Amino acid sequence: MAELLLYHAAPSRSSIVRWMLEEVGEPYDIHLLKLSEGDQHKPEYLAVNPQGKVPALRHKGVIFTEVAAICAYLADEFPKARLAVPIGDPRRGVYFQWLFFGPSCIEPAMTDRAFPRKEPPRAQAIGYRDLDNLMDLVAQALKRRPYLLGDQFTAADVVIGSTLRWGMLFKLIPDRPGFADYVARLSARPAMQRATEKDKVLAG
Ligand SMILES: N[C@@H](CCC(=O)N[C@@H](CS)C(=O)NCC(=O)O)C(=O)O
Repeated sequence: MAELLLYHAAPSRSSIVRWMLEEVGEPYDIHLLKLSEGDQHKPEYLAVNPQGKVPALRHKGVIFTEVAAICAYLADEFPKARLAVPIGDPRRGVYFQWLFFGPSCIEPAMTDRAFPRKEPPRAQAIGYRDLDNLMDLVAQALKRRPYLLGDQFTAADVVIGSTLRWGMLFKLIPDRPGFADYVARLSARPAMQRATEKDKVLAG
């Protein structure tokens, strides 16, 4: 039995963590849930994540949730993979900025676009700008650089790159110069390819 256990549904947001685990290269086990059959609402899983959402990760007997938190944790816990910006490196703040930018800005802005509210909230009252504005910022960060932190691929690319990849597939992300190349670069990574192939098998 591996030390790392991913509570996973294929494909879903937990596929992002599966990709991250493949990048890390440590052994891991999968606990598969079928969302279509309501496994996430069963008491056994609600004991793992009371929100009834995937992913969750168990490591060294501790279970926790949230894609970006799990990716940040794995990057720090397994430094040999060089997926984090280490403590002491001045770029670490920017690294965390992008890790948090995914779930706290891009995801809600994408939801606003996909499910417009009858009365849009005041721009000053919510914690993120609209999707077009956010995409400009991501495009700016990727201008003439392969990854968000420059030459180093990090967990932030796993989180933001997955959102871009998924959002572009479903036409939820407004296109920007460089996005298609960025997503192609990420998709060519052997770890992403392994994760996708393994998920295909699970999805049946
Ligand atoms: N904030 C969570 C979101 C997780 C999430 O929304 N997971 C979806 C799968 S993509 C889920 O479990 N949906 C099942 C349901 O809501 O019943 C994270 O970032 O990990």
